[in-house]
Amino acid sequence: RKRVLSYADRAELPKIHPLASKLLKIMEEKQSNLCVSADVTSGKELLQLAESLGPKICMLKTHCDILKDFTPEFIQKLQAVADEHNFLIFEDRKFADIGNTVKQQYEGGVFQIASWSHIVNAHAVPGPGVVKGLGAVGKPLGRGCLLIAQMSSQGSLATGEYTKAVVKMAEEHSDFVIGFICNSKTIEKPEFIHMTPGVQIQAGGDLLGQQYTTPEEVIYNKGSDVIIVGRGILEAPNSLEAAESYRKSGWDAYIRKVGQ
Ligand code: 6AU
Repeated sequence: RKRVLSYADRAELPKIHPLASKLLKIMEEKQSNLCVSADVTSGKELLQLAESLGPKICMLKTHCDILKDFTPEFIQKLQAVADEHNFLIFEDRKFADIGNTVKQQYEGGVFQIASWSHIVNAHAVPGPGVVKGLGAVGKPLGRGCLLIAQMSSQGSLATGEYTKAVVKMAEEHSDFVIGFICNSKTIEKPEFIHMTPGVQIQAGGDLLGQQYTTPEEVIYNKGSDVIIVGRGILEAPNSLEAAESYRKSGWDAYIRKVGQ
């Protein structure tokens, strides 16, 4: 059996992207492979979540376009909390247009995502232009991108040959693409970070096609690196206790994986 490298080992790989290295170091230091998906509609609520769950997470994922009160001041506060608790910010914008358009969507408009989000994600369906357009803005700022290789939702079309083509696109743009949104590890290159949504302590789903797998299954069996958890934490009676239980499940599964 091939040895599984630790997050700390991977952070030192000669070809690792600096942002991927930073993330892996945070994960090792905070003993957390948990990314909380802060899918709330008020800035105040989001900041409270970031403040309280900050110590438990390696990354906080936002959907800035569901906030009813987005302002630049809100972003300044979020950045301060991210610095204080040492986590990265991932805006889940899922860019999916031609290079010239995504470049403007990433840099400009109301949200100015590139100015505050360490990581964004993109669909590969437009072809490599989407990565080139985003990279034109993100690379000079030291940002990173995740390509969506698979989706957690029922009936997803991102499977098979499509997934393989996404992985190839990532390999060809590894100066900006640091990894994948996927259901399981898609490539044996430890420089890439695999991040998996659709995670709850109890497997199952929602009424709109979301499908859930457990942290243990995702990290230990599917070989992913980071669990992305939204409602499993947000809708728990005590979100801090829930975050700690996801952190521990994800971390224990990782320790078991590297220990073998
Ligand atoms: O834990 P949940 O189901 O409450 O939230 C999952 C979060 C949501 C989705 O927009 C997102 O993860 N997501 C993604 C991402 C991160 O790109 C891809 C996917 O295939 N499934 C998925 O749920 O904010």
